[in-house]
Amino acid sequence: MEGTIVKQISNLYTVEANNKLYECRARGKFYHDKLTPLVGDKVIIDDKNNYILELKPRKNYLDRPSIANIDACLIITSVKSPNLDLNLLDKLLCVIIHNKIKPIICFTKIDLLNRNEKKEIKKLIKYYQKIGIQTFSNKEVRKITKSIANQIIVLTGQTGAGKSTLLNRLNKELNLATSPISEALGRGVHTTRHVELFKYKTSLIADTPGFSAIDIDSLTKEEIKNTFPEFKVKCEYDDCMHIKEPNCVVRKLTEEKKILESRYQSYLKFVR
Ligand SMILES: Nc1nc2c(ncn2[C@@H]2O[C@H](COP(=O)(O)OP(=O)(O)O)[C@@H](O)[C@H]2O)c(=O)[nH]1
Ligand SMILES: [Mg+2]
Ligand SMILES: [Zn+2]
Repeated sequence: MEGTIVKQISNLYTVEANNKLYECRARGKFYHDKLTPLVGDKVIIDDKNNYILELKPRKNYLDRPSIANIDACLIITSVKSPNLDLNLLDKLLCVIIHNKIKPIICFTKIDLLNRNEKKEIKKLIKYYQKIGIQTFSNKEVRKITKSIANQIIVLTGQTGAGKSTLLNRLNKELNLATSPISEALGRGVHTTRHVELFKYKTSLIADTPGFSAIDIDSLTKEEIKNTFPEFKVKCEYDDCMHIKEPNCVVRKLTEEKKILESRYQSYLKFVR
């Protein structure tokens, strides 16, 4: 039977398969290859004897928290208290896109803004959507649910941005069919060493935030450039870094306000 590891405590793995949970031990031949199963791993289990028999190839994995096969990352971005930090948002987008994970922006606390400020945020949402990034407000629970369906999800964002609030809101939407693992949400404390995935409809969501803007330090300039979708235009030089080169289309588009000034400034800062 094929399933996904949703929890690990030392050598005991909880595997979700066909909407049931199995407490398994690892007995597969992967041990000879020095592979240790991680939360998020797709596995083949012997559901009679509760053994993990086989580890499917990983598409990616994250160190802190330890989790494999992340499909998407919800970037929880507060627009007030803590104040909107576009540089941080762009940094997280850069790191997440570089790791081939789908970013989803979720703005929170829009209700704390005045009318003009709200208009500005609407423009910002339109811009990020235009460059191909799914962007929502935390009120759009249905849209978020649809966007994370059938995926393994990690949340990231500043302390106080509203991560726990959103998770609780998603969980409340379940009303009836609350799955056994989603009860994990209600726990007040958990050890930081263990990550656990809880089931929300067809999604599996990590209970520990992941990614850090600091991770950008390991990227080259070219790698940084490649994570900006709106920079994929034809400049005079194919290897244009969009800084001082003549006839740079990215600089021109920024001057014409077709590329967001804050995005271009973030890019310059990261490259520097
Ligand atoms: N006004 C307002 N407050 C919010 C919103 N989202 C979260 N909060 C509040 O912000 C504070 C921090 O939220 P929390 O979910 O604990 O943030 P976390 O540190 O990212 O988990 C709490 O007092 C929440 O009630 C929102 O959309 N609007
Ligand atoms: Mg929290
Ligand atoms: Zn250029």
